[in-house]
Amino acid sequence: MSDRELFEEIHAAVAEGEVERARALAERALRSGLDPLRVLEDGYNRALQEVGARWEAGEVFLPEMILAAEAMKAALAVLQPELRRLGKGGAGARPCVLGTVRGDIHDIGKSIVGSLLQASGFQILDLGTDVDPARFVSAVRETNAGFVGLSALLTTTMLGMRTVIDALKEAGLRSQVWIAVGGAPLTPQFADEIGADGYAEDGLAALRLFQRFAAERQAKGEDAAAGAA
Ligand code: B1M
Repeated sequence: MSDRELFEEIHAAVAEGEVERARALAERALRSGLDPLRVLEDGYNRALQEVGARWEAGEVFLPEMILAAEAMKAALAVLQPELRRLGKGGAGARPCVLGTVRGDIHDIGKSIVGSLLQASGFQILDLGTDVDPARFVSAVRETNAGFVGLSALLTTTMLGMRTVIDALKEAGLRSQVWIAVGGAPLTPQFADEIGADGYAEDGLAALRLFQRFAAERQAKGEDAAAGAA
């Protein structure tokens, strides 16, 4: 099977919500030596987005979208360990608290970002989905985190990102963390407006963003200062 045929098969497996087939194709892609991130983003992610668009157009029903997401998650479980092949180094000395904001249960994109960061040496505390602002605050305080990553997939829940940032400000913790936000409905302008430090459109961009944060922290001597805290 050529790479093109494999990607077409992946597309069909997700579109048809075939969980086992999706998992087997991920294994096959790895055996063929394909880059796991490319397989995730150009294969599974693109297919899932198309299912979402068809759902929005009323062409598929919610159970079909759930099955498509399950198919992608099965593939993700296979590909996640292989993401370790991606760049090493450039990780922060302090933990990164990651989560999908309150009211939002989408977790696939956030988990990809977490895997890539972890593979590159970041210590990740993944709080999961539907995370309360107070939980972000307590996690940052308890772990002395240096980074926060917020994910949202709904135009309604993305507004809750500002609430998390405001809660960190109120708790006196905003200056100790670099905050990145991401998720399909977001824009760089929105990230600016809510006072985040950066926006990333996909997993690789998120990795590069956090690595830039880590480098800036180090250049500013913030990790040394934190060591005394
Ligand atoms: Co939902 N859903 N969904 N959904 N869903 C969307 C987001 C939607 C756009 C579909 C559509 O209408 N076309 C739409 C939102 C519309 C809007 O707000 N404008 C929608 C809706 C409406 C809903 C429900 C309300 C449906 C309902 O119940 N009536 C409901 C919401 C429930 C809730 O959260 N309270 C719902 C439920 C679900 C499922 C459970 C069926 C399932 C989620 C399963 C799961 O996550 N475990 C689901 C899915 C699968 C989708 C779509 C189809 C795909 C999302 C996804 O996983 N993409 C989605 C359509 C779409 O996005 N086009 C849709 C794959 C993933 C790899 O990409 O998450 O974008 P993504 O992550 C990327 C980047 O965004 C970025 O990097 C990731 C990797 O490349 N990124 C970050 C993400 N987080 C980041 C954080 C960062 C940096 C980068 O820094 C920290």
